Amino acid sequence: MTSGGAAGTASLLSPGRTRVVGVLNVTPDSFSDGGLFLAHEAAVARGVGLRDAGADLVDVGGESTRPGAQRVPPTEELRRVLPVVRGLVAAGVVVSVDTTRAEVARAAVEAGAAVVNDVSGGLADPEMAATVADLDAVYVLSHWRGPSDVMTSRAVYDDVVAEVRAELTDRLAAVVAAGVDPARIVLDPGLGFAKVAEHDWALLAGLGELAALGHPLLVGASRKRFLGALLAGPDAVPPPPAARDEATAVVSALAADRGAWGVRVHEVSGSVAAVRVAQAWRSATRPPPPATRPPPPATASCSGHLDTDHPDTDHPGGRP
Ligand code: PMM
Repeated sequence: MTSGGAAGTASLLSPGRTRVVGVLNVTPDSFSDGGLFLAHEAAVARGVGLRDAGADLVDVGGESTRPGAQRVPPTEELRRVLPVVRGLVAAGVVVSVDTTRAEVARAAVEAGAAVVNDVSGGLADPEMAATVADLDAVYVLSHWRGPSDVMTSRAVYDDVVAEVRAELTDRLAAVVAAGVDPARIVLDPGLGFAKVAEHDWALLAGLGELAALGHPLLVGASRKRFLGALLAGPDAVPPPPAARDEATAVVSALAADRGAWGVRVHEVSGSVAAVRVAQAWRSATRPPPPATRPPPPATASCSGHLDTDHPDTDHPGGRP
C-alpha cells in the first residue's frame, strides 16, 4: 500500500466534529497572472491561508466541474495540482485532491495528499477504485450521473433521496469489491451534480437517510446555484458566487447540527464559526429548573422586607 496521508486516516475520520474543507481550485481562471510558477506560489499561499483561517483540510482541484465545462488532459491536470499539493504538504497542510482520475489521485497521494475526493464516485475512471484500494488515503465517494456536459439532462428523479441513496449504495458495493476499505469511505450527495435546486434541498432535508448508510457525510453546498436561486432578488438574478457565503455558512451550521462529517466551502472563516456554534449548541446542557435548586439564603432587613435590592441601584429617600 502506498502511504500518503501524513495526518493518518483514522484521526481524519474520528467522529464528533464537523471538518471544514477549504476549496482551492487551481484552474487558469483562478490563478491566471504571472506564469505557472507564480500561479503555483499564489495557490500554495492561498491554501495556507485557508488552513490559517481554520480549514481542517484543503481540497486541491485542477479541473472545473461546472455544468458544461470541458475536460482538461491528464497531463495538464497533473501540471496544475501536483506542485500545489507538494507545497501545501511541505507547509503542514492536510491535503485532499479533487480529481476523477486514478493517475492524478495516485500522484497526489504519493506527494502527501491524505484524501482522494472523487466527484464521480469511481464512475469516470474504471481504474479509480483499484487505485484507491492501493493507497493510504480516505476516499470521498460522491453521487454522480455523468460528466459536466450531460449532467443537467440527467437531473430527473421520482424520489431523489431514495434514488441517490440507492445509487450510492451500488457505488459503495463496487468500490469495496475492488478493495477499498469501507472504514475509509466518506459519502457525498453531490449537490448540483445532475440535480436542480429542489433536488439539492430535498437531499439536505434527507441527510439523515443518507447517514443511515453508515458512512461519514460530506456536504458541498458552497456558492452553488441552488443558493444563488434562493437569494435572487425580485429581478430573479442570482447574486454572484461570493455573495452566497453567508448562506453557505448557514448550511454549514445546519449540516453540522445534523452530524455531517464535513462541509466543503470556499470561504472558510464563516463556516468555521458556524460549525462551532452548531456544536456548542448541540453539546450545551440546560441548567436544572429553579425549583430543584436549593433556595438562596435570605437576609431579613429590620423592616422585615427581604433585602433584595440591587447594590447598584440608587433609591431616592432610601436608607441612610
Ligand atoms: N462540488 C464541486 C467540486 N468538488 N467535491 C465534493 N466532494 N462535493 C462537492 O459538492 C463538490 C466537490 C463543485 O464546486 P466548485 O466548482 O465550486 O468547487
